[in-house]
Amino acid sequence: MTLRLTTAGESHGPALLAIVSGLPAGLMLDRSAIDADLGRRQQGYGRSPRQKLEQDVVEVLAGLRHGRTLGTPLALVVRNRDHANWEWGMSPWPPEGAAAGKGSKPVTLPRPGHADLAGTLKYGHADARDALERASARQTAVSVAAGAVAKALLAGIAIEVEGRVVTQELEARIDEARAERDTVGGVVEVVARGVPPGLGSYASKEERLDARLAAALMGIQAVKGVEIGSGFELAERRGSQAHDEILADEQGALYRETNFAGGIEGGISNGEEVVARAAMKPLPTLMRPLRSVDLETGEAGEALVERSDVAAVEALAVVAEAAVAFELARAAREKFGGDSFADFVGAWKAYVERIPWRTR
Ligand code: EPS
Repeated sequence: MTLRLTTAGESHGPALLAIVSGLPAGLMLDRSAIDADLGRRQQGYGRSPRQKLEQDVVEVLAGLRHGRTLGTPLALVVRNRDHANWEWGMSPWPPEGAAAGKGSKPVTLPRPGHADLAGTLKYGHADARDALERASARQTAVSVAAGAVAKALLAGIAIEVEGRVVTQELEARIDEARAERDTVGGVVEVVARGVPPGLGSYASKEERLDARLAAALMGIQAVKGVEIGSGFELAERRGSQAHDEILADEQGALYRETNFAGGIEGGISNGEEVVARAAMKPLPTLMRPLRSVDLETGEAGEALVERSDVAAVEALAVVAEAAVAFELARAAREKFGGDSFADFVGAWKAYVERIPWRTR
């Protein structure tokens, strides 16, 4: 019973697509809740004018009937409104005259920090746009839609996931950077409440919940660092100050007073809040560009300059929330199984009633 997400789509292509498989049948999905998360992702200070063009909404093409999942692959689509302004030619037969449109000029001056150079070399492209269009963080729109579906599943077993920015004075930093035609990054934190002990496993590194969350977060564009719980700070501490003592209440339910482990021990959730942080690098499209080399001529030049965000840290908080939710939902599907949503919830209920766990 594995929950899987497959996505496709380019930043200025016709649409972004997601297929979520492994959902139980009978899960009620509220389209407005998905759209609300899509809207949250688009807000935030320092975003590109692109966000005024896009008003992301989800369309569900398969896997849902009368608002309930069918237990079959769920197909989600988010259309790119900006596509209409771009010469594209996804088909091998671009329409006559299309070559003069926006985006038709080949990008040959790769931006340091973007996928332009590495992607162009890897795939043998002559135009870095063939690499950057998919590497773009525009793709995160549809991952957020999938995350909203995961959150609906998790709500059935009383798990809530919430992302937030922890970077100090973000707006002031963004204003300063914009004035200097520069960009900034930042740090976000995702907290999952109500996660029962027992998600993930030490049986193999692929099953470890912390490894999975780290991969999910590191898989988001521009993320360069991830920590679980007190993370890097733990390396500085003595063992006596770094571990969460195990206590029992009057009913015998187990709990901790601290949560340095971020809710995960031995690659398994331990019943405390799951806490993960992600560090985002400053965005690589700079209005005052860094040095680059023209891949066509071999001559020194300045990197591509085009419309972009000054910061997308607030968007990352929503994207990271979705990534953590999806990974927790995947781990919960493994543990509780069930072809129907009722069976899934029933297995969870039977389990949490049996174990000495105190929810927070
Ligand atoms: C992005 C560049 C910008 C961002 C985009 C990510 O796109 P554009 O060049 O079209 O302005 O706006 O993010 C989104 C479109 C989005 O919806 O998040 C990049 O290079 O990663």
